[in-house]
Amino acid sequence: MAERLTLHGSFTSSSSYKPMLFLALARLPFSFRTVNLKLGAQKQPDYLAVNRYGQVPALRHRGLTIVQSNVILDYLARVTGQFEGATEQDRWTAREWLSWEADAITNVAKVRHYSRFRAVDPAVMDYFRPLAEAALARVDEALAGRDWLVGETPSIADIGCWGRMVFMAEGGFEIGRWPNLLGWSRRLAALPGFALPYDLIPKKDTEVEPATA
Ligand SMILES: N[C@@H](CCC(=O)N[C@@H](CS)C(=O)NCC(=O)O)C(=O)O
Repeated sequence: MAERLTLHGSFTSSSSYKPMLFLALARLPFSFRTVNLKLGAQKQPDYLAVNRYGQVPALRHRGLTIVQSNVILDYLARVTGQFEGATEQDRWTAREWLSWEADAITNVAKVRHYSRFRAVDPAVMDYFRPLAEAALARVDEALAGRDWLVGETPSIADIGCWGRMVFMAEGGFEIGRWPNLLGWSRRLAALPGFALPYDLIPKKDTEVEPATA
């Protein structure tokens, strides 16, 4: 890629993991800029100038600023041609999964967030946990008899859906309850360049230079 990418993110963030995983699997070099969520760096004026929502991640490339993790995945797939669907229908279906995951798998991330970072009234958990389980069950069902969510190869649909649910164990969701999810997670883990968030996302600003880039 002619111009270097810069990704702003945090190592505890599933939304940051999604583009990080894409870049790792695509073996792309990039500059990582850490945003310390614990210190509230995401709400400081210099970062708000990058991402007006005061959240991670944000991607900068070719003078563009792209925010929202699924839009970043869409952008990366378009500019690299990697993890795109093989057909026009597959490309739209992959984006359909991304839009759906932002409605549904997000509930898994919410339960994990409330379990790990912010205690809430049990009634809040009682509301979100079944929604999260329904989302996990839907992905599990979609993977019955197939390796990937769309077509015959991994796509941004897999990266986006997996990335959002990656911390599920921290929310008390044991992946073994959903056998197709478990098999899919193992296929993802076998892809060259794959890593889990705490191994993949740096805790400080880093120039990432994949060995094969
Ligand atoms: N819809 C956004 C969600 C981003 C998001 O929720 N980011 C969290 C970390 S996973 C964050 O920055 N939280 C800090 C805050 O909201 O102050 C996306 O997919 O990029």
